[in-house]
Amino acid sequence: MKLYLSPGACSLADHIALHEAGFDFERVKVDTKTKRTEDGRDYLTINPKGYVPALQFDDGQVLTENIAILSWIADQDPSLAPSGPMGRYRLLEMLAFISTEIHKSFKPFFKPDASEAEKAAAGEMIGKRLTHLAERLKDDYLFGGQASVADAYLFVMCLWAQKTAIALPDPLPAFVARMKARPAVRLALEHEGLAEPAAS
Ligand SMILES: N[C@@H](CCC(=O)N[C@@H](CS)C(=O)NCC(=O)O)C(=O)O
Repeated sequence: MKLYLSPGACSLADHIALHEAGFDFERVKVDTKTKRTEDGRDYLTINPKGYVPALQFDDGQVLTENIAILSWIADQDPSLAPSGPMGRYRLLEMLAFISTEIHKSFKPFFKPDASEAEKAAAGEMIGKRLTHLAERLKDDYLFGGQASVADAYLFVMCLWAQKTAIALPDPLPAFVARMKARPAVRLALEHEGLAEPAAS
């Protein structure tokens, strides 16, 4: 299995989730500007949509879209999803909220021609939506005491917020620290060259 990723991009959520589920997989970096993989292939032949993530199975099939990939991973390891008859739908509800309401709202921060006003409006909207999730974080993770694939996605959104100077409402800073301490997260950050140097 191969995960096509770009360091620090939303594909980091899938990268973390694959480690959480204990998969053995290959990582292939993609330059999303030139659409070339690090091994020199045309990425558009793998994912014609041109963006990461993409998960390629050993039979050659390719799965794209964070919601689909994270749901697939949670199906392989049900401990990464909330339980109960509504668990699957609660997970989809959460992944859809993070994808369509938070992730997509960051667009102005990645558009070189976005105005400061657009960025400020986006930052305000992202802040409100992160506050909604912060308010429901009564336990360590979104669905209680156990981390799910949705926490990996929220974690990446929190890193982006910190990078773009959007204030993280409490208790999200503690959530970020908790996630960073998870072995799967440390491994993924290390592989993407994003690990913080150890304090001496
Ligand atoms: N709808 C897609 C969006 C993925 C996406 O926004 N990927 C970004 C990185 S976070 C990307 O590769 N952008 C480069 C491009 O669109 O050319 C999903 O959720 O998987």
